[in-house]
Formats: sequence, structure tokens, C-alpha cells
Amino acid sequence: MTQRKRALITGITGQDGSYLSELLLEKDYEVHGIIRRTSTFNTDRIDHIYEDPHDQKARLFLHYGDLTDGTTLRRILEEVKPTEIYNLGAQSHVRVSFDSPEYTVDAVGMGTLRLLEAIRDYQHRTGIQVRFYQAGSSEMYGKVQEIPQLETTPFYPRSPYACAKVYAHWQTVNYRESYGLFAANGILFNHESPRRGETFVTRKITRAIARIIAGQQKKLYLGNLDAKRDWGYAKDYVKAMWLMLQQDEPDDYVVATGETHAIHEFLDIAFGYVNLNWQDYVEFDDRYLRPAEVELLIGDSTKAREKLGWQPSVTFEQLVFLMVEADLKGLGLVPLNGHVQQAVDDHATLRQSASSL
Ligand code: NDP
Ligand code: GDR
Repeated sequence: MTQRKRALITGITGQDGSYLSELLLEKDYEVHGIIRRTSTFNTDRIDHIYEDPHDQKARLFLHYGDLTDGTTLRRILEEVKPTEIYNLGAQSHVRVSFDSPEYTVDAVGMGTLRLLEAIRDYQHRTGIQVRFYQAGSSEMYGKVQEIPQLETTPFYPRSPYACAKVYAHWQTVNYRESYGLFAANGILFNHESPRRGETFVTRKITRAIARIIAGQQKKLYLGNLDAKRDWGYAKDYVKAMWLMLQQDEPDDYVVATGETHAIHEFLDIAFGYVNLNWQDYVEFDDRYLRPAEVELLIGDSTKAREKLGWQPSVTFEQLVFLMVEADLKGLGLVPLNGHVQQAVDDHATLRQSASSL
């Protein structure tokens, strides 16, 4: 009988951590996640897959820890003895990284180094190989050097977050080359879903649409609407992470759709879906501008497509629709037959009151 694979995920409570956990459980892994102690529950995204650890059949386990706490990371590694580690934990908000640069760099940059050091020692002492995935970002490309961006495009990070990700990227390469670690970097372009954090622009928009229709919000305040992003579906992207750790050799891969759209295009499609005009609701607020902006991201994922056999399954429009629908449903605005238009008509009164405010 073959031994069940055991994965350890940092950032398991985040968007990607939740989808990756589902994927690994489907593949019969035992999944361990590191969660932070918080004064209110922060496990919403994984509550539906949580199992009582007393249950003999449980395959999902949570451990308290933090990427800023190296001792605990080592202890968890010793306890769990994972065969694969996915390092998804991060202060992942680019704007916030300008406000809290030291903390962001500690968690994102030093946190990755702490984990790599722990793995290096563990592997040396036990002889057990641990495969490591580093959640790299298209933000590392920053100021445009070439388009589309691919594995060989030079990095030009434009935020404390992106600088820390570049550091983590190169440490991952160095541990692979210096100590023979099976360490892979994913360079993932923006990926979204109904589980996206509420302060990232896509989810902020789709959530606002539902709240406007429900009469809970009057205006939507945004920053730069001209930046362009290559947006994919998070559920597709976690598959690429897993595929990277199933290869014979570790390597670095860009994961992207190859299409780019401005924020105002996202607004057009999302508001258009419910027959609203975004210009009636969106207001500018300079607090959402960044000291330095990343203007244009568009990825070339040929390597991932050819070597991993990966490809996106959801188009840009489908992504926008599924996010709008999920937020409408979240507020009880979609009737069981699933017709959003019907829902909007049903809530015409609410919409009327929202638009007149
Ligand atoms: P989220 O912001 O949704 O989740 C981040 C996760 O990291 C949460 O589980 C959070 O815990 C945890 N975390 C935050 N700080 C720490 C810390 N100090 N120690 C341990 N864990 C911590 O991010 P995503 O799921 O969207 O992204 C996953 C990873 O991929 C991140 O590293 C992100 O930077 C990177 N990435 C994301 C992209 C995207 O478009 N989504 C694109 C490219 C890279 P808590 O719930 O307690 O806050
Ligand atoms: P990003 O995502 O910075 O690309 O990082 P975000 O959704 O925050 O911003 C995308 C673009 O939208 C513009 N924007 C706004 N952004 C936010 N958050 N709020 C606003 O009100 C707003 N108005 C306009 C931004 O200026 C930007 O140009 C995400 C994160 O998930 C990172 O962790 C990840 O590494 C990258 O994607 C790839």
C-alpha cells in the first residue's frame, strides 16, 4: 500500500489556501495548515472542509503558527513531516505594504527564508526530501520591462510587497541550487474568485454591486481605473501549484491567461451584468492610489502550458459573472432559477432607492 501524501500549507485560510486544500483533499492527501491566532475566527474559507481531529478519518489538521515565528515553523515541520510544503502565507495587499513595509517584508521575505532554512536542516538531518512551492507574484515585474512577461523577463518591483516577493523568489532559487532542495517558484498573475479578499479591487467591485442593489451601499470609492491586469480564476491557479511539485525537476513557471484588461473594463462588464451604469456609482478616492503603480501586467504562460499541461478554464467575462453572481447570492439576491436579471427586477425597488441616494 502506498503512503498517503502529506502537505503543509502556510496561508491555508486565504483564498488560494482554501482552494488548494480542497484540491489536495480530493487527491487523497493529508493536509496540514498553519493558522494565526486571531481574536475573531479567521477560518471562514475552510470551515466547510474542517474535520474534528478526533475523528479517525480526519485528513485536515490546523496548527497555530506564523511566518514571523521561526521556532514554531520548525516545530510544526518536525511534527507534521510533510512531503510537500506550499508557502502561500503573506501580507498580500500591495497598498497595505506601503503602510506596513517592515511587517510585510518580515512575513513575505524573511518568512520564506525561515521556512527554507527549516526545510534545509530537516532534510539534512532526516534524509527525507520535502518539495517546496513558493507563491511568487507578477507584481515582481512591476515597471514594464517587456510584454508579455515571462520567466526570463527582468524583475522591477514597485512596492515593499513586491520587493519582498523578489527576495523570496531568489532565495528559493538559491536553496535549490545550493542545497539541492526541490523548490519551485510559481510566478502567478492576479487570480480571483468569490473567495477573494474584500479589499482587492475585483471583489470590492462585485461585492459593492450586490450591496448597491440591496440598498446597503450608495457609492463605490476606487483609485486608479487605468491599470491593467491579467486576471484568472483562482481555482485554476492552485492546480498549477500542485503540478509544479509533481514534476521530475523543480523549476519556475509563469501562470497567466495571456489577456489583460483595465479596471474600468472590469467595471463595464460587472455593472453591465446587472444593467447598471458604473459611472453612476463609482467615485474617485486618492487613498486607494499607490505611491508607485504597476500599470500593465500580461503574462506568457507557454512554459506552464507545455511542461505542466496547465491551462485556464475560465474566460475573463465568465470570471466577472461568477463573482457578481456569488456576491448577489450571498445577499439572497438570486432566486433559485439562477437568473440574475430576474433577481435585479425583483429588487427593482431596492435598486431604485440605491440609485437615488
Ligand atoms: P490572501 O491574502 O487571501 O491570504 C493570505 C494568507 O496568508 C492568509 O491565510 C493569511 O492568514 C496568511 N498570513 C498572513 N500573514 C501571515 C503570517 N505572518 N504568517 C502566516 N500566515 C500569514 O492571499 P491569496 O490567497 O490571494 O494569495 C496566496 C499567496 O499567493 C500569497 O502569498 C500572495 O502574496 C500570493 N499571490 C497571490 C496572487 C493573487 O492574485 N491572489 C497572485 C500572485 C501571488 P489570515 O487569514 O489569518 O489573514
Ligand atoms: P494587485 O491587486 O495590487 O494587482 O495585487 P488589487 O486588486 O489590490 O489592485 C489591482 C489594481 O486595481 C487598482 N485599484 C484598486 N485596488 C484596490 N485594492 N482597491 C481600490 O479601491 C482600487 N482602485 C483601483 C490598483 O491600483 C491596482 O492597479 C494582487 C494581490 O493579490 C497580490 O498579493 C498579488 O501578488 C497580485 O495581485 C498579483
